Amino acid sequence: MKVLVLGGDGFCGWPCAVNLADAGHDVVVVDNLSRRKIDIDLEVESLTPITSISERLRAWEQVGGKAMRFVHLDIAHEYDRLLELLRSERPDSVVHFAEQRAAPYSMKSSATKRYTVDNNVNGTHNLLAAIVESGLDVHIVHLGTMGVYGYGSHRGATIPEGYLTVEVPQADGSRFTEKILHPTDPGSVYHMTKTLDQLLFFYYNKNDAIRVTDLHQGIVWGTNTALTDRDPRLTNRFDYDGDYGTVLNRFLMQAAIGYPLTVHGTGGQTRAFIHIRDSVRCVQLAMENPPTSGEKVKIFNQMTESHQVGELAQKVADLTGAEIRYQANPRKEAIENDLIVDNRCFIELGLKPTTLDDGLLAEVVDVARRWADRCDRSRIPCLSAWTTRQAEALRTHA
Ligand code: NAD
Ligand code: USQ
Repeated sequence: MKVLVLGGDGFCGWPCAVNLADAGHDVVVVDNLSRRKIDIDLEVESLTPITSISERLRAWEQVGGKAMRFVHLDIAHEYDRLLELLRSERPDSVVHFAEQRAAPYSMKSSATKRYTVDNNVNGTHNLLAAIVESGLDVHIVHLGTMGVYGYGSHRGATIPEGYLTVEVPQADGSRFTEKILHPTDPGSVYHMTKTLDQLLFFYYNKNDAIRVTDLHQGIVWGTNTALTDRDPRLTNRFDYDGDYGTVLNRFLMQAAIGYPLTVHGTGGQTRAFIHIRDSVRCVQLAMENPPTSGEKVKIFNQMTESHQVGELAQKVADLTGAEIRYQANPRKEAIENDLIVDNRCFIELGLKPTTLDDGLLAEVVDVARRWADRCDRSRIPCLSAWTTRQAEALRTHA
């Protein structure tokens, strides 16, 4: 298949692009390198040293991978070039990773809130409008988030794969049942953009029969895959800072450098997780099993397990001897929540879930230890507060 990987230079996108090329697909990586520029603005770097996109592509070809091409393009602001790219490449699929993906970054200031909404919503809408204008039948595989469902109490209910069957009472006392998009409950401006993406897909699927698979992905952990491990120049990025570092990778990195594990609040937050190797595999499965023409948006919950943050910290502490430090929560989020998730779609497509095991956790600690001298400890604290109340709590408990 011919595939455009939008955001193919990022943490999830790069290992996905090489995996698709390795599987024999004809891959074009499309990225505006904004993630690398945000690192410069934040004065922080990936813990692992990453090479430039041209060097990555050269290295991939040299170690025997099927050559990939690169197009430097901003999908949110270069609509005409995006349309032209679709027309010239005529892809079968577009895998869409190209969004600003950090919740704390999206909550830093009005500027980062506006950037996140502008970038994410316009990027997704431009893609949909360009596909319609091109007249091509392209399957979009979008990376969404488990966070669209929200992390309040689901009262023990299992979160379905996108659609909820509801009973609607009628005036005469009768009821009818209907399948609706699961209600959304975003916990940050970033998560809100993903709920808006959902509506854009719903509309363009209904109006223009655009084929879409929306992957509601949990928190990705781990760093490299067997393919990005083939050569140091292919190494994937490892975010550890207070804005872009995600919880489990942060705990593993903190344990590696002897920094107390930064648990927000009581650690009662339950979240969904998936290892980077499974994330890559899921995207391939979704791309190779597209919806049929006229089918409604396929929604998969791309996660393999759920854990409480405090329980994860304890697990990492048991493995490494790290100290745990409970701190004021910079986020406005439920202290504790339940999370039971249906992930049958991928299991039925053949995914063999990689679950948290000590070997894989230790592997990430080893990677972090290897690059410990690249870590800037001053960048570890999460300083982006959701509201002035959380900002005050951070100041008081500093
Ligand atoms: P990332 O920031 O590492 O990668 C995103 C890539 O998209 C970057 O290379 C960036 O330069 C590019 N990009 C952003 N805006 C663009 C634009 N307008 N035009 C072209 N390129 C643009 O993020 P990631 O962790 O790889 O996440 C990829 C996707 O997966 C995101 O949509 C994110 O919401 C989703 N996701 C990530 C996780 C996770 O834990 N990392 C979990 C669930 C969902
Ligand atoms: N947390 C800590 N300590 C830390 C960092 C985070 O306790 O040092 C807590 C947070 O308060 C939160 C939870 O861990 O309760 C998860 O935070 P996170 O930063 O790991 O994940 P999140 O902000 O939800 O975002 C990440 C990705 C995002 C993706 C999302 C999937 O950055 O792109 O959409 O995971 S999900 O969480 O399923 O919505």
